Amino acid sequence: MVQGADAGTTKRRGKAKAPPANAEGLTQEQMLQAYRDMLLIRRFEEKAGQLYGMGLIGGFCHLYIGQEAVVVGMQLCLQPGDQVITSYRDHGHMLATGMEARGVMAELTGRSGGYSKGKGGSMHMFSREKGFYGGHGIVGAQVSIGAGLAFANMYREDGTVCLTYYGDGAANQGQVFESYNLAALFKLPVIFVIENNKYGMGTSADRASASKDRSKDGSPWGIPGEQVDGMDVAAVKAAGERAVAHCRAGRGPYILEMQTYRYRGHSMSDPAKYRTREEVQKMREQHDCIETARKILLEAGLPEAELKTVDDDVKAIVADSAEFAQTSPEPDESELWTDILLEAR
Ligand SMILES: Cc1ncc(C[n+]2csc(CCOP(=O)(O)OP(=O)(O)O)c2C)c(N)n1
Ligand SMILES: [Mg+2]
Repeated sequence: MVQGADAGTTKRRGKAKAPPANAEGLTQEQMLQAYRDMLLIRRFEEKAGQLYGMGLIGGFCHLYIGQEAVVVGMQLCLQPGDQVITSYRDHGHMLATGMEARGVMAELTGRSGGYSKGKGGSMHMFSREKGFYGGHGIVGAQVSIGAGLAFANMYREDGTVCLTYYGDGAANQGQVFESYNLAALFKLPVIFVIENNKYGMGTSADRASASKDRSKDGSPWGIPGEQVDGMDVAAVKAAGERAVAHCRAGRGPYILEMQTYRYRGHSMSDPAKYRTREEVQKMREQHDCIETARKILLEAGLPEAELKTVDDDVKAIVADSAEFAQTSPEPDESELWTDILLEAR
């Protein structure tokens, strides 16, 4: 949500102490903003899960719970005009770019107030205004589209970059490697952000890929990369800044392998037989990005009451979005015949 933030500023709230080492590169304002944005995604997703359980959301719905630090940390590195494109696990990305919770939730419930007038659903929302280019259900398909967006950026010479997100499973797809080749060849301003949450649908990355360090996947084409603690919003932002600077300087693509984790099932139905409860519990208890940010803020001297205000604000936004998503009317029948075909001449 915070775009073009100044990493160099040292202004802090109240009588805060210097931020601890693991908050390196983030001012207290930025950390608080990151906390708020991560919490908004978490609460939004929890509510979406509830509405799904009540039968108010149909079709596929992939929740982003656990991975919030990735998209929020990366968004802190962007400027207006930059683009974001991702897979079907996309609600967090939309909210991070500043899209309205109301419009996203109403799209999930298939209502006319949704971003695609209720006709797209969870995986198909876009906002050119916020630089969000979807929402793609075909695993890996968005990677070549992201390279294409970056090609347009290069062509326009406007200094913008495209963040292209995909999963550890998608990272094995052939078109991803074709995209690496062309991105390196044309020095495209694209950051390939691999969200390695350790699993495809139900197959562990270890069993699906011979590549154990995905940040090196671009090495045949000379694309630099880094492995990043994707559960730590400050680490994400620091790596994101390096990648963005590389791209804006015209030096071509960059790969960031975010080591992250999803707490919920792959989609809304998931037999959960491919990992233990203990594994999930351990990540939640020891590496949760929101809890970490909360601790950092409290240790830096932020009054608990201020965090409570943020929690309440977030809760209100999510409650309002759920209300809107249930009261917004269903699309009119005539909508069956609109937005389905673009006549090319
Ligand atoms: C081309 C294609 N093959 C298979 C599928 C079915 N599918 C949907 S999600 C998924 C797993 C992808 O895992 P990953 O890229 O790690 O992303 P994650 O779900 O973990 O975010 C698969 C195989 C699909 N949608 N598209
Ligand atoms: Mg995955």
